[in-house]
Amino acid sequence: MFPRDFAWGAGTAAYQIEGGWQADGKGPSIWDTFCHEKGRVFGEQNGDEACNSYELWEKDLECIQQLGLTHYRLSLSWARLLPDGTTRHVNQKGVQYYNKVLDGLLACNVSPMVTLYHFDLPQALQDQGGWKSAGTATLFDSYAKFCFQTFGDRVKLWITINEPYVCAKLGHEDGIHAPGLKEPGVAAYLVGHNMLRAHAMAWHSYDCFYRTEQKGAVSLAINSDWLEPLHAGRTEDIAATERQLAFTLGWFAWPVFVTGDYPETMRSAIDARSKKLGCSGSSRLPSFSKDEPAILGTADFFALNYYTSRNIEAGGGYGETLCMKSDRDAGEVLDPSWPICGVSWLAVVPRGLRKLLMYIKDAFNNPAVYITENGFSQVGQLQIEDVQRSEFYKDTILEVAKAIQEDGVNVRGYFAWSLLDNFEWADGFSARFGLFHVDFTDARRSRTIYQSGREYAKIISKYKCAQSK
Ligand code: GBH
Repeated sequence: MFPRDFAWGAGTAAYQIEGGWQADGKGPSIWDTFCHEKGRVFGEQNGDEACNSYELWEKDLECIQQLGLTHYRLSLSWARLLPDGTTRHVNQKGVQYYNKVLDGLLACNVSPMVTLYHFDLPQALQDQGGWKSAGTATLFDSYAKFCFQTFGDRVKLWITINEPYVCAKLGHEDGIHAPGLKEPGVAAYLVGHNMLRAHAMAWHSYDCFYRTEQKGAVSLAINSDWLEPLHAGRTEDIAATERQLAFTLGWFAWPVFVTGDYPETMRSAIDARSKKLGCSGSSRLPSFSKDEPAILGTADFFALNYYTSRNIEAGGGYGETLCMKSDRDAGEVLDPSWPICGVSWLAVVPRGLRKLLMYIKDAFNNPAVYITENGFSQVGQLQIEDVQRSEFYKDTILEVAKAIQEDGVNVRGYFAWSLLDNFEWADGFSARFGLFHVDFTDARRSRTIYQSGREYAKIISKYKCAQSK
């Protein structure tokens, strides 16, 4: 059974749904720039209009109510609020927009969970070095304080940064996300470092200046696959699995929840290879300064984005090239028995979520956990009667129930990804994660519930009913 105050939610992100990329004084973000360059995104698509939630937010509210959600996770567009990224200039139209949405949610008795940063850095800050620059963390802290001050009377659940791993690796190592940099083995560690500093500063600001009055909770959303050794009994694969975990989940969770610093496995591997490759100066993995706010303890709950599971084998054949994959020296394999029905990277493994939750309970001292994202997509021929996705939600939520009841994991909420079909980053509109179908050929961007949406609504009403007894 689910606790009485369990959060039943769904999520979206500003760039993926809002559109209005130049409306009412919004500044450009790195995703505007990235999408407008040739060859970056599937079909040269972009989020210029997306679901047009900038104008159609009331339609989103209807969807939220149709599902019976208790919570809705949205992100704020930094450049809509602060067009040049700094508090020197506030775009009041942007403030008004989010005020309308937040007030609308509360009027429907839906609690907002607000993400401050979901991949869309103001372009003005990218022009000054972006997340590679230490100063971006300080500017993020000012933006965070501005948001706490402006919206914190109504927002009790905050996520500072969504998936720093994805921003660092896909944006600065692989170059398949904005800002599209390919500086393997170097930039990602620097970016991850500044994102951790930014998160910690914002958490401390909330703690010092807003917590007493606003009584909310702040965390960062960490994405992690569930990992298992390819050969269960093979020592090398077990070690590779631990390394892979240290370089993904551990990279961000260890500093915040365990030691205030990177996992030892990660530190020693990168230091050693930095020496070997003759990298100039110190290690490619930066060190935290004692003169800055501590990283340890800067999360009031654990926010987990879980999508899939992987088998890990030693080696992986990345050799001695300068990149993250050879630093971690582990290969990822998809178990052929796990079905893939949507995007290529997403094998459907609901029971992996239960195992990961158990791992989090043990490794991070039984924190309160919100599953801030979970879902799977359709590609190709779309079906409104999306039977597989309905089954997926049923199976997954059952695994969450078992994690709570049988394993004693302190899960406080579940947010399906996503409320709407939306702009799926490098995949454009080709991958559909919505509980509602969105017709992108229709100027009204009409929203139609999928069978999976109806299923989720049914699950929510069943458990809500049981919870109230
Ligand atoms: C989430 O990330 C994002 O937070 C959300 O905005 C997005 O809509 C959702 O995923 C669905 O994709 O292309 O082979 O390099 C999930 C974690 C990790 C999933 C990186 C995709 C890229 C695999 N992501 N992964 S690949």
